[in-house]
Amino acid sequence: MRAPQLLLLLLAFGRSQAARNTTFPEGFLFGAATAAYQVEGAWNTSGQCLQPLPLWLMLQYRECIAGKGEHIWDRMVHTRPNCIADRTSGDVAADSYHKYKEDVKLLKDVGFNFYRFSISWARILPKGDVSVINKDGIDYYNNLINELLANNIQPVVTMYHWDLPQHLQDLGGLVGSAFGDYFEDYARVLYTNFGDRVKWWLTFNEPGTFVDGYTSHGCVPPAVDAPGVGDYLVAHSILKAHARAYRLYDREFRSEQKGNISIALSAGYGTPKTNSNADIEATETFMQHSLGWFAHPIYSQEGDYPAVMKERVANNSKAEGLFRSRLPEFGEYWVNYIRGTADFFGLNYYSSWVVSHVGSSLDRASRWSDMDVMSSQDPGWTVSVATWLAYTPFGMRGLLSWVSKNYNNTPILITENGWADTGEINDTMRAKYYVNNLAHLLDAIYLDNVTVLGHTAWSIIDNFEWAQGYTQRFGLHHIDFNDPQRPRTPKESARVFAALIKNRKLPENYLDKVIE
Ligand code: PNW
Repeated sequence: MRAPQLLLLLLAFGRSQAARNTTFPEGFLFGAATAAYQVEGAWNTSGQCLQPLPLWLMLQYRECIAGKGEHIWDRMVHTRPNCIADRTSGDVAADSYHKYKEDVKLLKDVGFNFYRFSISWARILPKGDVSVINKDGIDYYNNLINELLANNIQPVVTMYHWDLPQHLQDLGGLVGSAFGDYFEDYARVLYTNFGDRVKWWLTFNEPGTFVDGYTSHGCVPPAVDAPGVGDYLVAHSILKAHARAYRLYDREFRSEQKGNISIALSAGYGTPKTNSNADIEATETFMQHSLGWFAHPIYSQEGDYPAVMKERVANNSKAEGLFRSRLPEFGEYWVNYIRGTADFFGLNYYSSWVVSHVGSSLDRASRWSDMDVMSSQDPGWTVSVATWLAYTPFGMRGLLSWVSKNYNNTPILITENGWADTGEINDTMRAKYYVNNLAHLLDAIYLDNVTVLGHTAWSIIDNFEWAQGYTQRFGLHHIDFNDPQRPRTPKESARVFAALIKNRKLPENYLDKVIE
């Protein structure tokens, strides 16, 4: 190809790599993540009875044996095994409960600065409330935290990664009137036991995802079929509970412990399908109604849900003959209480969407019909084994810039980012995914002036991928789940990450030739 043609091609499809800054700024942090149910195993381990009981009694009072209490995912995998693609469970998972020292070694070998893991609420408080505190659970997390710190790895701790104690589910779950009390008490137990060493907290992981437990009878527990109602109620309750944990820290722990608290929000990055005003507006509605739903009440100047969301749901509710909006109202007290309850922005980014306007439909009420948009994938994108996850690294920059612009340049920590496959050791595509997502992250820093604190890879090891069981893998390390020893093997992506962190620079040979 002649030079002018090449130049034209680059102008048409993207920028050349030549001028790109691929060096990480000083202080930029690298980490990797997991979640308790996806890696720990030991689902009913280390129980003690207060007094020794005869065996027949112990069998009747299972919580007496199970130091860790049952949670909603335990309940679902055991009672509805067909929900999981390969009919497996997280009963043993990666057995990190027993192999945590090995996992810390893997983090250390790659060179990560922090480890984002979650605490299993039911492992610490088997009934969810503070009536029983499982000492073995506290010991386990103390050991993990101490092992990390001994290796110079900072703990970043998620309080809730989808594993609600079953007992609290029975008492009304996430929408129960006492949920906020239970969550505040749990947060107090965490600050008290671990806050001397944990300086980075995330209250909830991806509320925008787990609200789907209230949108159908499907395989997200508690599987309540109430789209356009239950999801809004859960979100409302979660935002209040999050703020209570934050305010508790402010009142009683911050001055001594000096940590940072946020929430991990997930977002697909929306791009309009066409240049039409309708599609451009639909894309903004999509962003506000998915990410803004949680971010606007916490990070915006005025607080509360985004105006476009309040208006659309109110109008639809009225048209449906309801007496009030399906979107609950906060009222002034809660708007002020929730606003400002984060010290940084925790952002999970995986993939982008093409968004278009639908035009009013007669669908059953749902938050999708409230948005009145359709999201799809561009046929040109490479899609992973997870149907929702396409190779769209440009969305990393787009999303970071959107968040920064909408929320006053608040500092952002990418709390998850990752690629799914079926477990190949030579996972070139995962390595390429990370390198190019990080390239766009650096563009957001250098070209758009976004403040990005660091990046978290999901995940350090293969793990139980919820309803997909072990059929979809996200790890930098492979795990053989058929071997009782659960051996860990580094993949190509682990080596690429190790070099990248050591050099603090992206490797040229994995970068896309033209920036898309
Ligand atoms: C996240 N989507 O979930 C969760 O935080 C992890 O527990 C999970 O293992 C990981 O991503 C990979 O799935 C998501 O549909 C689930 O866009 C679905 C979506 C995004 C994130």
